[in-house]
Amino acid sequence: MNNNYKVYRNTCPRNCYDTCGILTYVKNNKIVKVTGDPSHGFTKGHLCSKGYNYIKMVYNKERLKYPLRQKGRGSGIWERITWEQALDMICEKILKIKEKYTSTLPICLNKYSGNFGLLQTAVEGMFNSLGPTTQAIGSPCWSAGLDAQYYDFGGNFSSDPNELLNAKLIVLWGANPAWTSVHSFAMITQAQERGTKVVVIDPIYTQTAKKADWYIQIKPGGDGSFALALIKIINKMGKIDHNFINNHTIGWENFSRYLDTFSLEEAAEDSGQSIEIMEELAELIVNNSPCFFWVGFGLQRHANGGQNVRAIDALGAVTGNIGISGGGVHYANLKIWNMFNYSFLKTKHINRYVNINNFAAQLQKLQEPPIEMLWNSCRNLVRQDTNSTLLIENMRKIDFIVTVDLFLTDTACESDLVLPATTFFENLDVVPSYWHTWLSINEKAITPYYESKSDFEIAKMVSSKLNKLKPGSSNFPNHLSEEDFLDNEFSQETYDSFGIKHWDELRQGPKKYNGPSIAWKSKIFKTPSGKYEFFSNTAVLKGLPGLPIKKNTISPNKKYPYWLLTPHYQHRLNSQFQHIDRLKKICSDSIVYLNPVTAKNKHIKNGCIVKIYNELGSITCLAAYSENVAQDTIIYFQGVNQKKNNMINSIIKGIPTDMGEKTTDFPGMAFYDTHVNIEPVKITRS
Ligand SMILES: Nc1nc2c(c(=O)[nH]1)N[C@H]1C(S)=C(S)[C@@H](COP(=O)(O)OP(=O)(O)OC[C@H]3O[C@@H](n4cnc5c(=O)[nH]c(N)nc54)[C@H](O)[C@@H]3O)O[C@H]1N2
Ligand SMILES: Nc1nc2c(c(=O)[nH]1)N[C@H]1C(S)=C(S)[C@@H](COP(=O)(O)OP(=O)(O)OC[C@H]3O[C@@H](n4cnc5c(=O)[nH]c(N)nc54)[C@H](O)[C@@H]3O)O[C@H]1N2
Ligand SMILES: [Mo]
Repeated sequence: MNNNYKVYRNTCPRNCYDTCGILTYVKNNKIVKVTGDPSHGFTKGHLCSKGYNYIKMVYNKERLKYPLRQKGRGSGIWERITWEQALDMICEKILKIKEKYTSTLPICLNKYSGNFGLLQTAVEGMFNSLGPTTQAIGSPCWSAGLDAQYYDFGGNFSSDPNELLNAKLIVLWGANPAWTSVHSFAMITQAQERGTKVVVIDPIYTQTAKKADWYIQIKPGGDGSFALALIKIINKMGKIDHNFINNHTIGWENFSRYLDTFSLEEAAEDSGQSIEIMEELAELIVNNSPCFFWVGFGLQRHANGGQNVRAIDALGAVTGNIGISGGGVHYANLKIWNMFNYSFLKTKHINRYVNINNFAAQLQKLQEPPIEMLWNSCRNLVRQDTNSTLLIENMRKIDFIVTVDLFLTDTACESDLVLPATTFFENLDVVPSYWHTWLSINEKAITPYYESKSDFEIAKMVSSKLNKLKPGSSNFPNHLSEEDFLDNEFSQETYDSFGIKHWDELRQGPKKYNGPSIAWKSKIFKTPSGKYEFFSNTAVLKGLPGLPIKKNTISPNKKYPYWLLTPHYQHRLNSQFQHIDRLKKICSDSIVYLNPVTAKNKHIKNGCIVKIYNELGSITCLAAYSENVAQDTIIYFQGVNQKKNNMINSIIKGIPTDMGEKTTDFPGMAFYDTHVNIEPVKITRS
């Protein structure tokens, strides 16, 4: 108790690097203030622009309060119903499907990253309790990069981000932490103040790039060639780290023979950089060890994304920057992430798994049996997935769609039934990070808003109702409390790793992983050879090149001559936070940014309406001049407010990345290999 407030510990469970520790001040069951938790050693008492606005999300006037039924899909006519009615509709449908098909495969789950708390896996648990179902898995975020590092290192580990402070040089390669990981960015700034040099390699002159010592505007997809050129130059300079290569790697000879056949001129063409720039950067890297390479998820959202990450890994390896303090090639840290039992994800059933990416195409393929019921959770599929026009068309063929969310999202609007979810302030949970090494809790700070319920609670209710209607229909452990659930998720080893006896101790403050803070320090890798693998036989077995050789991505063509990059936006988390007025005001709704020279060539005036189009269709939006992009590239931030029938992802094709199957079961999504044309829209007055 503190001045009549009670303070609770919470953790932002969004799909974000930072997974921030929050202190929640509650008075009379109402949140009156949220602030960063100073005892969280990574986020250190600070939140981002979105985090500080959480009260406006919890008590938002647009937040769902009750279960709703739509009278005719897409009609926008909603009727409030009771939970009992909602459960009847769901369970009767499930039982009908079972009867009709003698199978539960026509029931499909599409769940992604709205909430990464451990308890959220209850949704998969509920599905797995029914029998074999269809489930969309994989990832739009990071699949190609994960596989690339898996082939090279044998696993996905990064150093503690604190190691940024020990670097002499930081290379931010296709990452924009000034927006997407603000606490890492604060560390980068701190390192810079101590004399560390920062290089940013990105097709966009981002907020991060603006703070760098050197910005390199690379051609999209040209990173692999660029990295290979740097290796070739460093080799010629006689500056490769023979000690690391001889003792800790395999395949170097093979790789160096390949490099002999690869010309700097082709690298210049692929990356849009001169050989002088490459030489200068090569010098900088070899003269400033340790070098911390941070490979962002943006870089690998291309058809050659995995191969490009492998080339950057190789650059880290030849310069001996692996396994040392302040060095490394960092991408994601699954050390903490994979420490939990995830007991609900385990199933004896043979589920029908499909790629979560380009779900429109998966639905088309899913026959025998077709999908008759779709359950969306933690997912704004219609806004965030590719090829959205076809997606909506194919969703309309599904007989029954349920969406569990906090808001009436575009996906909810394509549903028959919408169930109101709680926010993370309304139920207990624990949230791991995929980047830093702190673990923290979500205490139940307030009671659920109106009739909202957690996904865990909903899973239990569906299961009970099913068994009431037809005993034996679901073996979901209904007796479990949230506390029991968390007990099951922790092993003794996990407790030991955080120096705690029970997860309950997280109520006293976040805890840090007490294992090694430097990835691959032992220089023993998890690859089949135990070494860093320039040549990966595991990759060959997957039908991929063994070496990190150059692979071109798909380039723009005459008809669609511009790259359309749709990166992540500062004041959104994908499509989330769009209901917060304060953020709405400063947010660039539906704007395309283009170079003034491009605009002039296309007779586009600043602030006018334009049409962006390709084979998939077109959208209209406002144009804004920006010197932040090259003349062949335009930017439209994904997730920002968009109108139905005018969504940017309706012109994003579902091109798979080259890698992803090994670690996430399916390839990732080459969102940034989209090419378009653009023209002004003539306004005719009637
Ligand atoms: N504020 C905010 N934070 C977020 C999110 C958000 O939406 N908003 N989303 C969260 C999620 S889900 C994710 S996956 C992460 C994403 O985090 P990041 O990877 O940092 O963000 P992206 O915007 O996906 O891409 C980063 C950069 O990659 C660049 N890029 C694109 N193509 C290329 C290329 O070919 N080469 C190079 N070198 N660079 C390229 C883009 O221009 C962009 O600036 O952030 C998480 N955090
Ligand atoms: N053009 C383009 N498209 C992209 C990308 C890109 O770079 N460019 N990036 C891709 C990436 S990296 C990602 S991660 C995806 C994101 O795809 P999604 O994960 O579908 O994106 P969000 O908009 O974060 O949607 C999450 C939904 O979960 C809801 N939610 C939050 N908490 C809870 C909860 O506790 N329970 C339930 N049931 N719901 C909850 C939120 O209100 C929100 O509607 O988008 C991808 N799409
Ligand atoms: Mo993501």
